[in-house]
Amino acid sequence: PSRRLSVVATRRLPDRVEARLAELFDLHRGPADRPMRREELSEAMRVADVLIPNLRDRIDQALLGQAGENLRLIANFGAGVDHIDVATARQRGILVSNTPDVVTDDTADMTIALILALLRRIPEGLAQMQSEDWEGWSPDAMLGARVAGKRLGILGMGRIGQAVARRAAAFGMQVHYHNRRRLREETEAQLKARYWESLDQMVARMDVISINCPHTPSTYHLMNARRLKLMKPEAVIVNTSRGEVIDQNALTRMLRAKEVAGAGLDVLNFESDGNPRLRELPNVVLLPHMGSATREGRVEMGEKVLINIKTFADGHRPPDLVLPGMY
Ligand code: 8YV
Repeated sequence: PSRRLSVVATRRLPDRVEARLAELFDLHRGPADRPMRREELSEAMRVADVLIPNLRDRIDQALLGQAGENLRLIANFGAGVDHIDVATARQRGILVSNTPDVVTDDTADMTIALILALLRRIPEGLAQMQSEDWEGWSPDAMLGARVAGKRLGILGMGRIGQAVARRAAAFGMQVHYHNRRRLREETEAQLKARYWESLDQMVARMDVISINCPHTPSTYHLMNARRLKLMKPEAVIVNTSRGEVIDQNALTRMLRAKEVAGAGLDVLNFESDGNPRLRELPNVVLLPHMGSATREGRVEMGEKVLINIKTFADGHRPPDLVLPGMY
């Protein structure tokens, strides 16, 4: 019998998933309380047959250059793979898989939560109740904007974008979208979504913009200063995808100047300097990248990782194989 595959998970996985992995493979795990340091990650890639990273492990060309001969599969714990150089991995004969579908509903829910929070001023309401200076109800207090009837422009109409569209329609929003490819006519009709070929034109007409595309070289700073300026003065933007899709420094400036009315961000671009200044702004709702953070979702993500590794170990193509340019 061939030797057991050596599998390194850079971080803790749900217990059930770890137990199953340990049954089938020679499982090693990174530190429980922090991401692996770069040297640790490099060492893991030198010894492992299979690596299970997450979005905090930057697997770039340099690191892939140091990977051992044995490394054959990077089974990412997460859908987004923008932290992995998929093209270089492929050149070196290393497969990459991810965990789509199981993050869809939770991330779409969080998108809607951010829209509601912004339009109905939920964080401001919470803050008021916590500050103990609430003077009781008054007819003109805490007036927000009605969600029903507002135009929502979804940037990126993949699985998550479509799940947002279904939810938004149930709230009475008018759904619009921009995507690399237009959806099939039946799908568009089902979702009651209007396609905009021009992102600029869509952005200029929406009350709410939602970012639901992956971060790739072609979506980096797609919402740049010029496009943010096209937004209607009362429009807001939400992002549950990746911080890099928005020019965060430009957004911070414009929120400050009230050129953009509000932003709901579950994801930030940590390379930008906008983070501390964003936190101080009243028209911003910040969340700590918790779009897919449900107990059920994490277990399902782990199970998907497991299926990808097991299928690969059995000599087949992992079901969630990521090819260069796919996202
Ligand atoms: C995860 C995510 O928390 O799936 C993604 O792309 O951003 C989140 O669901 C993260 O990726 C874990 O690696």
